[in-house]
Amino acid sequence: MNSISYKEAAAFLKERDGFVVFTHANPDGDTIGSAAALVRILRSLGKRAVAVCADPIPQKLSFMDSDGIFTTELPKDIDTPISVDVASKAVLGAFGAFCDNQSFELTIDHHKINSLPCKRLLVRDNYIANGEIIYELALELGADIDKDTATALYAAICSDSGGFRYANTRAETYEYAAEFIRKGVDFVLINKLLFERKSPKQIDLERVAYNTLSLHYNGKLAVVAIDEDTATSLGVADSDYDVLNQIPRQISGVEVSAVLRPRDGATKVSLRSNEYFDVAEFAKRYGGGGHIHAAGYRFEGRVKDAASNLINDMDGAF
Ligand SMILES: [Mn+2]
Repeated sequence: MNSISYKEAAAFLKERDGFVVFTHANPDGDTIGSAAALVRILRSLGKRAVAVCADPIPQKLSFMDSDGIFTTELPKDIDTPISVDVASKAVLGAFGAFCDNQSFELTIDHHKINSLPCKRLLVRDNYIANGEIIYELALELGADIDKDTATALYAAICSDSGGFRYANTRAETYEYAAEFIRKGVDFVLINKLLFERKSPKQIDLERVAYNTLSLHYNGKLAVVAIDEDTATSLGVADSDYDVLNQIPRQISGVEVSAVLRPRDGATKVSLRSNEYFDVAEFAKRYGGGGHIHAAGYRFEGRVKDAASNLINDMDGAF
């Protein structure tokens, strides 16, 4: 793995062709927006490019799924595989086997720890969104940013920054958003799609989540845990759970919030911190990763056990 500059990344993209841009499974606005924008930028340079995701693109992000940008199956012959916003093999989901016997030609990421096998790494781990790196790369390439590309970049940056509210949102983050708005991006609609639309199932899920909420260590740790039976009876999809992260973190005095729910016979643990606690460092103990204020891991076991392990492990942390 070799860390490269924007100049080197731009030269590499200009030289190569036949790009397949990989996103992470259980996709969010940042990975989908980054991939959609990068594919459009590469095509504007006359290159062949498509994007892939192991999971279906959620309805709320489907405005970026047009012009044949995303294909559901991995192409047979891949000249130049690239990843965006993918920190590890595990988060590639069903496409994880891809890197069993080959490396990504270029990995573009903003996670603190990236363990993906790759030949070239373009990382800005202090950026709130991967989409910001794609934009800066587009500037280096001198690529034309049309309205659709700007829309994907706006969605990427807006999504990971929680609507320009989270730490690591920089002055430049707002400046880039202003550029995208000048291109005609319908930011009112995107903000609404990303943050204000909830399905009836998600409201059911929130109702249950409030009932499971527990506070620990003088209210520094807040835990929401949806157990296996509840998840089955609600019939929620994996992507429905993203509304839950907001619930425990909003409580005043809470430093770390955790949302636990069943996934694929194990437990998915999502962690958020408000100020000082490095949740990425904590997630590493369980083989997970992420950012200082947002991270996650997979616990091989039931939700109940994942919750008690987590609570015990946080002893002495505050
Ligand atoms: Mn991201």
